[in-house]
Amino acid sequence: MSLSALIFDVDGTLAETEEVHRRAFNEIFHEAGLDWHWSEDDYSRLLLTTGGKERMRAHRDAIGRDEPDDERLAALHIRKTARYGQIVHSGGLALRDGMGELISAAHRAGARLAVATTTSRGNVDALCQACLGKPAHELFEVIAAGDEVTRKKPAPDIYELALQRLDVSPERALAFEDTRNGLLSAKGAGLRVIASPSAYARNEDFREADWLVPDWSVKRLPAIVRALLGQPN
Ligand code: XBP
Repeated sequence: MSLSALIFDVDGTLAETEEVHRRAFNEIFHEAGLDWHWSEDDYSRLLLTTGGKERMRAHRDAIGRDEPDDERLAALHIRKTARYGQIVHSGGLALRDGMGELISAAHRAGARLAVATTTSRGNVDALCQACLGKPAHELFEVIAAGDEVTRKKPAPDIYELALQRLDVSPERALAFEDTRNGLLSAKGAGLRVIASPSAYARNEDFREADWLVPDWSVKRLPAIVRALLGQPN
């Protein structure tokens, strides 16, 4: 069946954001007088828990503490989101290879574009404004983000929400993902998935992906996407 919509994950898919998230987390931990600091190794384990608040809770529980309580973690996460936005606005991110060209080609071809992400809507806007020069709603017809669902990836809920808002069946859409959790979420919603592992996900298992590519260059995309983009094979 031919495609009508492309659904994009954000963190690690549009851009390599996780080092900026890690920096924002560490800066607000320091600012709040908390003796937490996440190294790259810590973060690669912690990333298996999707969502910033959930990740902080997982860390607190793993080190066997009761504090900060969930309410304080939620307040810290608001500050972390603000710090992340500042870093992104100051030019701390670039799109992954091929992504800018892919989004432009999809717009030229009149394809329907959506986002299904664990991160918050504000972070999607910050990234789109900084890396694509436009607010997210001018680039993506549908945006499903963050706490709009209670069960985050790898649960299928966020992709199901995006499909529902697009009003398309999973057979007519394709997901772009960079992690195993994202891949399982999209597959759980019945989508075909093209995966390109991001830096932190290089050693993850992508065996369920329909296509695996090293970057998002249009020339590497499968024929079904190229057909939607009006690009000859
Ligand atoms: C990415 C994430 C995000 C970011 C932090 O998941 O888990 O949580 O690391 O974002 P995916 P917030 O790319 O699979 O959607 O702090 O805004 O939650």
